[in-house]
Amino acid sequence: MTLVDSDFWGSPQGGLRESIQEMEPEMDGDFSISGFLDSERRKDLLRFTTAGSVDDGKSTLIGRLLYDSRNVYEDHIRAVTVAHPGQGRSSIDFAQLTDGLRAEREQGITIDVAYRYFSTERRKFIIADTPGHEQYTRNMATGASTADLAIILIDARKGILTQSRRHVYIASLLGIRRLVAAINKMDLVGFSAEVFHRIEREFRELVRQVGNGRSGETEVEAIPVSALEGDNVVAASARMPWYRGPALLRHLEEAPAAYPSGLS
Ligand SMILES: Nc1nc2c(ncn2[C@@H]2O[C@H](COP(=O)(O)OP(=O)(O)OP(=O)(O)O)[C@@H](O)[C@H]2O)c(=O)[nH]1
Ligand SMILES: [Mg+2]
Repeated sequence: MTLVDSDFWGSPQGGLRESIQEMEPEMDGDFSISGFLDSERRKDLLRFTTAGSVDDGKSTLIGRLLYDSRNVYEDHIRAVTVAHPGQGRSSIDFAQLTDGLRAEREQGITIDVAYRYFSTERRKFIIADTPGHEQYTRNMATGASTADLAIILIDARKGILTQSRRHVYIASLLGIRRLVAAINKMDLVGFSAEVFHRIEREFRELVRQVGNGRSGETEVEAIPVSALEGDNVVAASARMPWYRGPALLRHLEEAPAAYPSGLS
């Protein structure tokens, strides 16, 4: 008996794909499995992590990113939709799209690292959403240890906090050379350009200090966002016309990946 039954598997290049193509007439609508697998195989992979102080909006940002890029199942959306009977409306708790543990949902904080996979037309992504609470800093380091890029969330009302500094330092120690400063909750500071530019300056200075003055080695992109309301996450925000850079998803799609297509 051979380990590989060549009648079933055929050649490594063609056999499985031909078997799938034979099954395709039974598939629904226009969806083609072999076409889908081919296009997924050609995409490269970016692994990134979130970081930052507790409650800065990391899980909300990832929930919003998955939702606006249509990477969430409808039953999952239904499960995290909260009704507001007095106001006659409902809203989605975006952090709960990411926070999976019951203790996380009850306490409204992230404890464990949540890994999420998603893809767009251009690229595949693996996200590690990590906790901001000081007690779980070890989990942040675990999530960051496999990342090519880190999104450091900063609450625009609070600016850079001790835990934000600690996470920039850990990301640097782990060799992450691409950082995004996502200056979040811009809706709570009147979408102020001044607030954004001040925090961006402080962040760049922090990265320079952490890198012992060698800021050139670490690439920093600062993006003003409202994770809750979706500004500059997937779609560019009309409420911050003074910002001319990319929305977060476009930056993630264009940042150099560690694994070119075909190797991931
Ligand atoms: N107004 C406003 N509120 C936000 C925004 N982003 C997040 N929030 C709120 O901030 C709170 C904390 O959000 P989370 O996403 O849980 O924060 P986190 O950084 O994941 O918290 P930990 O994982 O526990 O560190 C929630 O009540 C969110 O609704 C934003 O852009 N605007
Ligand atoms: Mg969280």
